[in-house]
Amino acid sequence: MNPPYTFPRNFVWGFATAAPQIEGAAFEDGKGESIWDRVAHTTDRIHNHDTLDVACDHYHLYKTDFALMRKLGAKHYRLSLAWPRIYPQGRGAVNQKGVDFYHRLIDSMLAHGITPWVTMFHWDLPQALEDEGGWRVRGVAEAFATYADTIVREYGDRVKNWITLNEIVCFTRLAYGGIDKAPFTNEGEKVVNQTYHHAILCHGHGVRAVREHGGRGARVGLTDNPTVPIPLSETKEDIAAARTAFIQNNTRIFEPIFHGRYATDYLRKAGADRPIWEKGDFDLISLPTDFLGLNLYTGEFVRAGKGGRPEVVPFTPNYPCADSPWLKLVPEALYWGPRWASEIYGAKAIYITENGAGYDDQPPVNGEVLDVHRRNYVRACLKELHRAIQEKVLVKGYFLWSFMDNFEWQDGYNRRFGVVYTDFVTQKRTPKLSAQWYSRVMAENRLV
Ligand code: GBH
Repeated sequence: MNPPYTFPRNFVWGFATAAPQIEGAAFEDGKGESIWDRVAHTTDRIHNHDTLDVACDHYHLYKTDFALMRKLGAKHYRLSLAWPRIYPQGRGAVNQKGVDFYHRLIDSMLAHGITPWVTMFHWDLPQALEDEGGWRVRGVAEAFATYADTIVREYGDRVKNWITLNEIVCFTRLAYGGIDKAPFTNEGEKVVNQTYHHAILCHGHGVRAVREHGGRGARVGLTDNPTVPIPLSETKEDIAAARTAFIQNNTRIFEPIFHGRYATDYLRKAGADRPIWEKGDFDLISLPTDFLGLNLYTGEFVRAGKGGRPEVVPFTPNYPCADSPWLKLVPEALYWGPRWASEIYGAKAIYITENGAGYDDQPPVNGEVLDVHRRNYVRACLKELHRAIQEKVLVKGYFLWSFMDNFEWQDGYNRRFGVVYTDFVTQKRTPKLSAQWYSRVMAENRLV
């Protein structure tokens, strides 16, 4: 590992997970049904008909999980709270047992010397809200506002780092536009644009809630997963084309959040499918944040086509890929993603809130899982991230997805992203080679 890839002092290193993917206890202590519980139990959409019922049973095993996390040397941990655990019906009566669970969880985390980074929403919409129209209807934002107020009031004395939403595209376009996320409906562009609008409105409420109730030192930002265009070659022309592509790809989220309006170009192209908004929406949506979270796994190659216009260079079948078919190995995304976000939108502090690789790892042999494939990809990604930092892009931290193998949405338990192997029958955890490696990276604050 030459040259010494040292990271800045106080660089934040940690792990990331999400409640629905690890907690289990899907119907315990008064938790309400989420849209993912519903699709898991009533459709064929999820690999092997896997459910979220038990997952990693983290609901019961959190203490030993935090002990392991700490043993590996993580001092920061990004988790999410389950909205349907706090409000089983999405709004209305609070479920005290759910509220108490997260008090215990946060206290245990802190007792293990781990700083929480809490995502308010990571896709597990209460089914009751979906029954009212879900992200299609504005009511979701009112319900979210109350939920955000409640959790910031409850936990804000100990939680100082808040993330409003995880990956808006995954519960809007991919969910209502016929791709691969719950509730798996296929509606037109008008509906999809409207779901985006309600999502960014919720982001605004999340920021507002932290400002109102977060107390001293509270910080808040969005986590997004922009499609990252990589210039095919680092020529002026390709770089300019990739830059344009970044703006176009992410127009529904970054323009309103950073500029307080939709881009005229977007509205013109959307025509009658443009979203409806109300007076004052953009004041909320564009409230200043403290950081931007980026989930970066892959990218797309772009070159300057006719008239300099961006042209996506399709992946050939030979292009290297993780076992998750969407996860083409493009470590350059960790350089260009932060660079575009800071260059174009002036993002001051950037955290990589997820990065990792999904493989169908085999069970431990003699206590070992030799996932050199994952270790090498993450290392390649961190090299690219290091380049961004060298060039003065303000990247402040990195959270590896994921601490342990967990419920990988439509791929069920088949596809593993953990650096700790989860045996879903015995719930035994086995740190993989990548965990031992990442542990050293965190300890030495440099690539090894
Ligand atoms: C993240 O999603 C999630 O935050 C996390 O919960 C998840 O477990 C993790 O990554 C690993 O998947 O448009 O049909 O080509 C990443 C989600 C997956 C979203 C691929 C875009 C492309 C599907 N991304 N998806 S498609």
